[in-house]
Amino acid sequence: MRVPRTFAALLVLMAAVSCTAAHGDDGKPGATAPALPAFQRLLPAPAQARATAPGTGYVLGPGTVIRADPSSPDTRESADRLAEQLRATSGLSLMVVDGDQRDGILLRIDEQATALGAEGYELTSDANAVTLTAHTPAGLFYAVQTLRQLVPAAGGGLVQGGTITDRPRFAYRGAMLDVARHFFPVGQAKRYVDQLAQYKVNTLHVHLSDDQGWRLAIDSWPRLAEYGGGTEVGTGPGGSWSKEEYRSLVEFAKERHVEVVPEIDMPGHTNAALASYAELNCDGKAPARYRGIKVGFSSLCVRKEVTYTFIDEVLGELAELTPGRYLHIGGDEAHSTSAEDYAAFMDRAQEAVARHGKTAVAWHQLAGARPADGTVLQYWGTATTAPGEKGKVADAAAHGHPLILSPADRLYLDMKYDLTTKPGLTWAGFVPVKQAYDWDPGTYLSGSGVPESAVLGVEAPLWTETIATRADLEFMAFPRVLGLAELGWAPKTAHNWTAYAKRLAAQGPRLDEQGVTFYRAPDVPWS
Ligand code: NGO
Repeated sequence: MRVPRTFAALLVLMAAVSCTAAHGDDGKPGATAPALPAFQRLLPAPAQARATAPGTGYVLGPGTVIRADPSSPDTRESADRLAEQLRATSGLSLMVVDGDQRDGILLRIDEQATALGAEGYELTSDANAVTLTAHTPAGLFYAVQTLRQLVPAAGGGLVQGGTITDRPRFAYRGAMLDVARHFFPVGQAKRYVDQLAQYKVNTLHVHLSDDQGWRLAIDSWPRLAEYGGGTEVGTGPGGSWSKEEYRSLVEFAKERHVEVVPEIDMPGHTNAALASYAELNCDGKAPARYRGIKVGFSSLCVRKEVTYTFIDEVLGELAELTPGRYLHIGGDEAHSTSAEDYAAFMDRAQEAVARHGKTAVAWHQLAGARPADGTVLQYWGTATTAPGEKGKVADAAAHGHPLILSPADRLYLDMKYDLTTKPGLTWAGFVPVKQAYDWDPGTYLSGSGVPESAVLGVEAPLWTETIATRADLEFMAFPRVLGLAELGWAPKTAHNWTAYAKRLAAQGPRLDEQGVTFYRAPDVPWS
C-alpha cells in the first residue's frame, strides 16, 4: 500500500515522540514487528536511538548508490570499504560516487559537528537516504559498523528509519591476545581485530613475550626470536613475528581504528629472554627454555647494567615500530624479585618508555611500587582481591594514573565458562557469559574510592596457556568479548542483562556467517 508522504511523516513523528533514549520503541502492540526491532538489536547499544514507525526507513537494494562527501578524503575510503563489506555480506554490488545529496547512502565528515566527539556519529534513515555523519574518520567508521548491523543480511532490504546519535562511554575498549604461551600467526591477530572492530573495540594489546616464548624479531638481540621464539607451552614449535609482519598488523588495525599496544613483560615472565642470552642472568648462566605453565619463577637481573641496555634497546625498537601511544611493560607476578629490586627496576623501565616517546602501561602491581607520571595501570584483581591491594590502586588513581579494568573473574577470557568447558583455567572461578557482562566498570572500584573519571576503559585479556587453536581461541572469546564491547561503549542506562542477552542472541547468525566458532552459552536465548 502506498502511503501519502505527509501521512507517513506524521506516523514517523508520532513514533519518534513516544520514544526515549537508548532504545527505539518500534515494537508496539498490534504492529507486525520482528521479534527484536532493528535498533534494539544493535550491539553495543547506542547512546541514543529514536526509531520511526515499523516498516519505515530506507530500502537498500541493487540501485542504492553510496555517496562520499568530496569535502573530506577520508569519506571515500570508508565508502569503498562499506561497498566491499556489503558485497560480502548482502551480495549487493553498490556503486560508490562522490557527492553530497541525501539520496542513497551518504557518508560525511562534518568539521562543525564537534559535539559528536572523537568517536561519535549520527545515523539517520528515512525514505530517501541513510546519512552517516561524524566529526572524525573513527566516528564515521563506527557509523558504518552500526549500519552493517542494520542491513538485513541477504540482498539488502529495509534499513529501519530513525536517528541514532552515538558515542562511547569509555575511550579505551580493548582486547588482549597472548601469543607467547601458544604462538599465533599475525593473520590470527588480524582476524581478531577485524571481528572486534565491528563491535567498536578500539585497542588490541598483544602479549609478545613470556617464559614460554619471545614472539617479535628484535634486531639488536636476534636470539630472542630465533631461539627464544622456538618454544611454546607443550610440544609445539613456537614461532615469532618478523618486524614486517608486526607492521602489517599495525596497519591492518589502523585501517579499522584499532590501536596496537605491544607488551614486553618484565622483570618476571622473562624465561625466554633469559634462555636466549646468558648475560641477562645474575649468575651468567642461561636456563633451559620452558614449556610448562607455572608463573613467577623468572626475573631479569635487576643489578646488572646490561639489563637496562637490553630493555632500552628492545623498547626502542618496539617504539619505532609502534605508532600508538602506549608500550606495556608488564610488571605482574615478579615473585622472584624483591620489592625493592622490583621498584628500582620498574623505575628504569618506565624511564626507558618515556625516553622513546611513549606512555607506559603496566599491570596494577606497579601501584605498590612507584608508578611514574602518566603511567596507566591495568587492574586484574577479582572480587576477593585484598582491600589493601585495591587501596594502592585507588591511591594511584587519585594521583592521576588512569585505570584499565580487566577484573579476572569478569573479563579474563581464558577462564572456563563452566564445568563443561574443555580449554581454560579456573583460578578466578568460572566466568559465564552473564558474569562477564553484568557489572559496572564505572563503580567497580568505587568501594575503594575510585571514581568513574579515573577509569580509562576496559580490556578483556585472552591468555593462552590452554588455548592452542583458532577454534579454541574463538570459543573462549565469543561471545564473552561482545560483553566487553558493550561495557566499553554502551551508556550505563542501557545496562540490563535480559535485554543484552537478547541482543547478543541476535548476533548469533552474524557470528555463524563469519565462521566464528562461538560458545552457545546456555544463559543466552539463541534462536
Ligand atoms: C595472570 C598472569 C598471567 C596468566 C594469567 C592466566 C596476569 C596479569 N598475569 O594475569 O601470566 O597467564 O593470569 O589467567
